[in-house]
Amino acid sequence: MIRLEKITLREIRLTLKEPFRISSGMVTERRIALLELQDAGGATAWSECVAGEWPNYSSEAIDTAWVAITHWVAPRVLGIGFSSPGDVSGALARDFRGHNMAKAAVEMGIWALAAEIDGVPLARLIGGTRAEIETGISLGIQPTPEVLVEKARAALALGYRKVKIKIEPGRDVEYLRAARQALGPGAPLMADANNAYTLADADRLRELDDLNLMMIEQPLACDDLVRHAELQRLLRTPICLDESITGVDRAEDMITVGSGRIVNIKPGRVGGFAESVAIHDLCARHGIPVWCGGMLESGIGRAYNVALASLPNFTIPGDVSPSARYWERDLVSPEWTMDIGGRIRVPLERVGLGVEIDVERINQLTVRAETLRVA
Ligand code: OSB
Ligand code: MG
Repeated sequence: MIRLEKITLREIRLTLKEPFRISSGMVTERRIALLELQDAGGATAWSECVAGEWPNYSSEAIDTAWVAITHWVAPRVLGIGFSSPGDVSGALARDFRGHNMAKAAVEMGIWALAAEIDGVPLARLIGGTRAEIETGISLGIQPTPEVLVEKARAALALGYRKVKIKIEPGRDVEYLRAARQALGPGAPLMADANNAYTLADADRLRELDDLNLMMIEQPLACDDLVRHAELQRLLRTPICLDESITGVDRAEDMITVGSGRIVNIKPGRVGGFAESVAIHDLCARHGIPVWCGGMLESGIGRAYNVALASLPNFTIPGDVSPSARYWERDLVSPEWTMDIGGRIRVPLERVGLGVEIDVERINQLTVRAETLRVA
């Protein structure tokens, strides 16, 4: 039985090593919400809310998540006994629309708390089977194709198993063609448009078919499964959906209408681990491969992504890069590292998240905090 007694919510600031630009916006300094959950028995676990600074990726942002957690999510779990962490997502879904990233921060924290209490690694608790996961890199939009080629070449030399290239109209075919020519026919390349196109761009997107990309991620609007299906019929390259898949029902719709052939699972986007595992299982039954996306997480959020990516149908390298890709110094030790084969080890020899949290450092970086208790 788990019963939360207290949640401490904080905002920290963490500067990225380099600005990250996607079609809908740019970030240089992350504003990250961290949670520390405490069980009535005294066990604690840290979690991270992946909402960004602006509502450009989804309708959520750190400021809306803060309100959602303090006003609506925390009161639904504080002081309530849950016999299993799998029961939390249902309790958060009832008569409570949206705010998936706010819900996920709490739901996933409760999974980590359960792992602490049971004395097992988080990855094992959620059904992970891999001892290491394969890693890709997500490269933001670059000023020129030449700069992109150099970054992609360097990433492959470091061992990354997938290079994702952000695109937008005007910075697409030329950039990807340059990367394909420079890196060779076998380089594992893909594109991510973050909703920047419409069906009127279909001819442009069809030019990408010649470049043998692993997939093109979320070319059209986040809520538009119908036009993604039309586009998929025009393309040989598989479409992968990210923003569109906000829960297992949307994944089922995608499969039914043929809006894509691959799913990017970000646990924050879908409301947590229970929903992520449901999507994973549904996709496995339908022969749809999945991979774990990223939201420029600190080492705390990354621990959850590593655990999730250890499930068996995560057969494509995820956007789960090592700490040093993002930060001069991470919030956890050991930091997340990748070997020259592009693999990150799942910390199966340790209980819970599998990393030590640098609380002193977090205290220094904290710009606001709020403690939530049983009413
Ligand atoms: O679309 O996958 C995306 C980061 C912020 C918002 C959206 C996306 C991304 C990434 C970064 O691609 C992946 C990472 O964390 O390395
Ligand atoms: Mg994406």
